Amino acid sequence: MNKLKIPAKFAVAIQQPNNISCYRRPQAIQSYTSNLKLCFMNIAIVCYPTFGGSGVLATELGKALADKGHNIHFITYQQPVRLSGFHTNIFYHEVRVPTYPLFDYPPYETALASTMVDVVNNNDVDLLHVHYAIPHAAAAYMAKQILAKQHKKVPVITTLHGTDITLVGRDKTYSPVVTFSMEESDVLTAVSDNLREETYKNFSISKEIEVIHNFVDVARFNKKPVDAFKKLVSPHGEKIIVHASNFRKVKRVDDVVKTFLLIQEQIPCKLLLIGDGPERPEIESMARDCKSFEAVKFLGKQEQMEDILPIADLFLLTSEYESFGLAALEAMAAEVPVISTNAGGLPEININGYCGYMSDVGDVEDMSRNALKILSDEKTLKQFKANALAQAKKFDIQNIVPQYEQLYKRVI
Ligand code: GMT
Repeated sequence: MNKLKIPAKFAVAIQQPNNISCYRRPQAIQSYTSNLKLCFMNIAIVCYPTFGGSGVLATELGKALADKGHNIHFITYQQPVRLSGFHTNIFYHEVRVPTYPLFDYPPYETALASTMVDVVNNNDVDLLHVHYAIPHAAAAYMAKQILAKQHKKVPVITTLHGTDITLVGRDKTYSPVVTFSMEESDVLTAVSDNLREETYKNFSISKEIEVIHNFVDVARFNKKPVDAFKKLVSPHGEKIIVHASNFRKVKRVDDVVKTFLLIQEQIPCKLLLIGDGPERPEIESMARDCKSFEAVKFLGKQEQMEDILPIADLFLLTSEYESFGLAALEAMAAEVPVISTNAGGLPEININGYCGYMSDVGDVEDMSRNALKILSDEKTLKQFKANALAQAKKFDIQNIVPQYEQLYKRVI
């Protein structure tokens, strides 16, 4: 952001219709500020580029901010999966980690911190927003210290996403560094109230954690289903059930299959499993061993979730923990009701008996009973679909992204 200060008497903060704070400049001082893009910031976003929810969220945030005119600098080791196409004000800076025979473990964090310093220095970056604490918050702290020695003050915002706190971060191998770097961030945000509470429970930090919920671009996901695709998946009008995840243990994908098999005993249906990860071979062999294997399709990693979700009648998320459950929110935006567990932050997005149902972790009988309540009656299904969309709209990109913008302006 342009660092030139406007005297307070000239600058009047107003709310624009899209809720972005901006400056209205009286005619008399137009020349004083001419050519200054006061509202536009240069923002560096550090994230994982892979299919995980934190990377998806960070990329969608960057794209939304770029659409609003900000310059976005992504710093990752690979092009983020949701970053395709050309955007005039999005820049991608790859972190290169040179190998050396001495390194059994190439020092990614050092390379990342050095890249941050380089990107800040060469692009007049106003702030660093790092997603997922490990190792991004620690690398950002290092970059900030280096820049401070060069008399550059760059605020760091760390957004906690989930397993960086609940699983990996609290492991004592990482915990001291995670605690320190959270405390040292200028602002700490969490994607749900539950994650905020979990962070305070698991780490002894005094820093205030602000909650900015995850978001979805409803307009993008709310598409008409492609009939030909739907016919291909369910030629006889079987109900289509979808699960999407990174197939890690925490997702309990075996419960997805078990729930599906119970539903299938009552009504004809198909299961689409999207994503890939360590548990996939196990789940594939589990599905192969049951007589319904034909009804289960493994689609692998998919970028165009907005083309697949609209054909679904139900989304299953059986996780042991979800700080938020972005995959479920994207399903709701595509008008798909959600059957989930009641773990973590899921009750913040799924509403029992309205846009889906929630059950205790592992209770596949209850999950299948709830699924049947929705699927076996067309009128109920239609109502739940409409409610799912209404619920998703509460987390629409247009409501949440301005919260990040306000935060950025505050810290700068
Ligand atoms: O577990 C994942 O799906 C990946 C993980 C990540 O950090 O990439 O997701 C976490 O962050 C998402 C975006 O904020 C949340 O929607 C997920 O609930 C959260 N996963 C867990 O808490 C297990």
